[in-house]
Order: sequence, then structure tokens, then C-alpha cells
Amino acid sequence: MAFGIEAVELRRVALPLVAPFRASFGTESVRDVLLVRVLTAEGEGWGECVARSEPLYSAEFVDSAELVVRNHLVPRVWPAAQPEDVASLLRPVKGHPMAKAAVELAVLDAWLQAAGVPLATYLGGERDRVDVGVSVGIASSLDALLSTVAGYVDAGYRRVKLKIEPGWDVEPVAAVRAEFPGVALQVDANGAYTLADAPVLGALDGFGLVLIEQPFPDDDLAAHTTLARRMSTPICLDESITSAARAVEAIDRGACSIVNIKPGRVGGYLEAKAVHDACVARRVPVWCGGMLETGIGRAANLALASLPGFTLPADLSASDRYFRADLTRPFVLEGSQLAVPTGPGIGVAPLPSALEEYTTSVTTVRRP
Ligand code: OSB
Ligand code: MG
Repeated sequence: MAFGIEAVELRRVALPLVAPFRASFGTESVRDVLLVRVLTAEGEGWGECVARSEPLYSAEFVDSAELVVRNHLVPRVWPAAQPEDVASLLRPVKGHPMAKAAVELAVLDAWLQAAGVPLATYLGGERDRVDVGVSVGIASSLDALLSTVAGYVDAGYRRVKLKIEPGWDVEPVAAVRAEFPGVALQVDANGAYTLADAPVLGALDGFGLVLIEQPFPDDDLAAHTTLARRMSTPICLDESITSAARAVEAIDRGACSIVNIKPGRVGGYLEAKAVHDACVARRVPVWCGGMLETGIGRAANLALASLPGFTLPADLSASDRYFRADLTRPFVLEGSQLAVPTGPGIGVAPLPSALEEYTTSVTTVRRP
């Protein structure tokens, strides 16, 4: 198929969250999102960059991502004739996986739409619905937490992830476990602990958690290995897993027995599939993480989560858990699942009215 990129649009949108999302790395009230739109003679494609407003989850942030996409990635992507070309064209640029993933996704969407193939089919997805859960931020009180969780359980979610940090861990977990004995419960520390906290983390073993996610800083695989030997709850890594090679290293070292896959963190959907394949080959369960995406990123993540190795519920919730109005048609919970989009490419596009309402800036770069 002849495929040529003619222009790339960088668009910033600011979407208010329905409620502030607090984690050990800070609080977010508005998703300031960078969208990448690829224009070709055949049509267009969209990608979402998951970088946040501040560099608190990882080194990237939305302003840095926009600059890197415009000045360093777009000038290298023009020769791409197919999606598989993008990662190798962008490889000379060190780091910036979230910026790269957004560009790759826009190319994937444009190319797959032209080819008439859904992203899920292209990646090797095997299911049309995905089990999903909800990620619950650090609350102002135990009562506030319990009523938030009750709302999600009433909505249909059967897997709840609690954000934890030192001082907000055993108590909230015990309270939610007591009130919702049937819910699948897991926790995410975003690297907020050190090995000195092992006794507190060990106390979480008593609650039948599905997993504990990223207790220690991302570069400390050794600490995770030590903890994994002392705890019966499986250790899952998020921030530490930056590529398929790193996933293999973490698994081989016994640093984790479950892997959270986020395409933005590993530089794109093709590398995310490679992480999935490496984990499946090692019989390590994976699940799809989330970064409070709009409908653009969520659609693509649902396609990824339809692959057979994604055996644990995803951090992909319905649109109304995040936004009063999503950028796309809303994703609605069906039982405790979301449907995988069936249209070609990512299967969704931003609604013109939403773009009009939430766009804060647009820059277009034409092929020289
Ligand atoms: O660590 O999984 C994380 C959101 C922003 C940054 C990091 C994380 C998260 C979440 C939200 O937990 C999951 C979601 O998008 O629903
Ligand atoms: Mg996480």
C-alpha cells in the first residue's frame, strides 16, 4: 500500500477530570493532553501522548513531549511507509517513549484505516470485550475512600486498585477489604517505599491482594527481588518496565511475577506487543495499565488488552470515571467489561465539538 505522511498536527487539549486524581506523585485535576494527528493523501490518524503535566511519574511531561515531537520526531518520521518503520526511524532519539508512542499510534491509525484493518486485529487480539477495573486515588479520609469505592462497585467494577503511599496503606486496604470482601483488590505505590518499609508492605500480605504494583523506585530491581522473596503477594512492575528487554531482565531476576504494560512507557504499541509476547513465553501474566487517557488512548489500549496474554483486568475504566465529556463517543461499562472497538485503525476519532471546546493550541508541521 502506498502510504505517505503529508503533515503532522500537534494539538493540546485540556480536559477537566470529574475528580482530582491523587497518587504518591501528586494530584492531577485536568488532563493536559498532547494529541498527534497524521495527515496523508488517504486520510488521517490520531495518537495520544500520555505524558502528564509534570515530570512526576517519569521524566517526561507534556511540554517536553510536544517539543520533542515537533523538533526531533516529526522531522524523522516522513520516510515511514508502514507502522513498523516508525520505531526504527525514531530510535536515534534517546528516551522520550511517550512522545514516540504518540507518533507511532497516529501512524498506525492512519495506515490501518487506509488498509481497513482494526488495531486489535493487527496486533493479534482475540477477544471482543476486556475485563476492566478502576484505579482509586489517595482519599482525604477512610470514609471518603469507602464511598468512592462503593460508587465504583455499584457501577459494576469488580477489580479495584488503591493508590498507596507511606501513611496511607494498611488502614485503607483493611477498610476496603472489610467492606467489599468479594472485590478483587490490588495496590499501586508508584515507587513511594524503600526496603526499610518491608514490614509495612509485609503486613499487606494478609488481605489476599491480587498484586502489589511498583513499591520501590523504578531503577531498583534488586529491592523488588528482595521483597518478592519475603512476600506471598505477587509483585507487579509498572515504571521499571521500559522495554521488552527490561521485562525479561526483571522476570529473570525475580523482581516481579506480573507485568503492567503501558504503550507510552515502552515507546509504542509494537514494543508493548513485544513485552506481551516475552511475558507470555515466560508464563508471566500481564495487564494493561492506564494513564487517565482520553477516548483516543483508551480505544488503542482496549485493542492491546484484547491480546491473549492480558489475563488480569485492565486499568481502563468507562469514560465517565474520568471525564464529564470525553473527546470521543463515550466508553460505557458493560457488566465489568469494555468493548474493543471494531472499526479500522483505533476505531474512534475525536468529536469535532469536543475538539472545539477543549483545544488550547494547534501547530501543524508540513512535509518539507
Ligand atoms: O501508576 O498506574 C499508574 C495514572 C497516571 C499515572 C500513573 C498511573 C495511573 C493510574 C490510572 O493508576 C489508571 C487509569 O488510567 O485508570
Ligand atoms: Mg502504576
